[in-house]
Amino acid sequence: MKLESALRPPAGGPGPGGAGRSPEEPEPSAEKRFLRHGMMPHMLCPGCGHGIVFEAMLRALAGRYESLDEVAFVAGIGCSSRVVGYVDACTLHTTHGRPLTFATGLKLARPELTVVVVTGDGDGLSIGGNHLIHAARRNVDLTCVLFNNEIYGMTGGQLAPTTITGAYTSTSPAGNAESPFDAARLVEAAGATFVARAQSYRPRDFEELFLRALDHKGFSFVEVMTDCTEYFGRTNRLGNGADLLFSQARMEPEIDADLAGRPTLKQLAAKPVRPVLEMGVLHESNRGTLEEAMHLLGARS
Ligand SMILES: Cc1ncc(C[n+]2csc(CCOP(=O)(O)OP(=O)(O)O)c2C)c(N)n1
Ligand code: SF4
Ligand SMILES: [Mg+2]
Repeated sequence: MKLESALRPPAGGPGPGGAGRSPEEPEPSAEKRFLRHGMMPHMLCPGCGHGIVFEAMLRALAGRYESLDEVAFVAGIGCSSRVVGYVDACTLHTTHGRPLTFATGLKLARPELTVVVVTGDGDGLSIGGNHLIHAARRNVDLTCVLFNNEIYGMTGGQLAPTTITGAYTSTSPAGNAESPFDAARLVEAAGATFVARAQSYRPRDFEELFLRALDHKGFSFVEVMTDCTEYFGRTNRLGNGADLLFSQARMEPEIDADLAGRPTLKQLAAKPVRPVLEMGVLHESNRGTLEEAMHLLGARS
């Protein structure tokens, strides 16, 4: 499970962590330790909320692990899923909608690994929705982080099962007539034993919830609300990345006051906007995992 050295910053050379850093250069931030520097520049659009969430994940991991050699990241297809390509861990970039099936196989074969699935609302709830409910039902000891930007970002901004009613997308030019899934409640009803929701607006809260999910034994699910500036934001004229971030925090008096002064969001009430969702840990319980039921634990080490 060792990683290709080509993807690491050259030892003693330039780049974060390189011993050749001159004394004037600032210390590299902890989260940069786990970046695959050879994969830069990344493909995310300016202002995309996925970058904020990914950085928060790296920061949380850097606070906990010296090395990610025992941590595996599994992702499907989408801008959100793509971020696992930038983490210097064991990574599997799988087929669209199937990261949980690959991750289940990996966990059953190597129960000692910490397995994290990164998926999007399209990847995890459309094509992969069936796999999501069954992973929750089986209570496999995995952590699944679902980046919910309410749209298919990677393929041109199509309607997702999370798109809010009335929102414009490339496949709902007259406004979405459907109702969105509440991903967290869906997964809880399917049997997940840890369910939480966070926002890219509050990345520190996300870090804490992500670490709690990693600590949990059984299927843990963190839905993180994030923004696609390029499609959801632009198509619905919701402003730039910062405007979208602020709009996640509506209903807080100081944020509402700030929003009122922003020209792009003055008409907020007239636009399709996100409902105010409950954040934090939404459900926590304990029951046997699939690995326990199959007597896999302790069988290998
Ligand atoms: C079998 C299959 N069907 C469709 C696609 C096209 N496709 C790639 S990513 C994607 C949607 C991704 O949406 P989401 O998971 O929400 O990720 P985002 O880009 O929004 O982060 C689709 C439909 C594909 N790659 N494979
Ligand atoms: S298309 Fe949307 S989700 Fe994809 S990188 Fe750009 S802003 Fe982010
Ligand atoms: Mg999406």
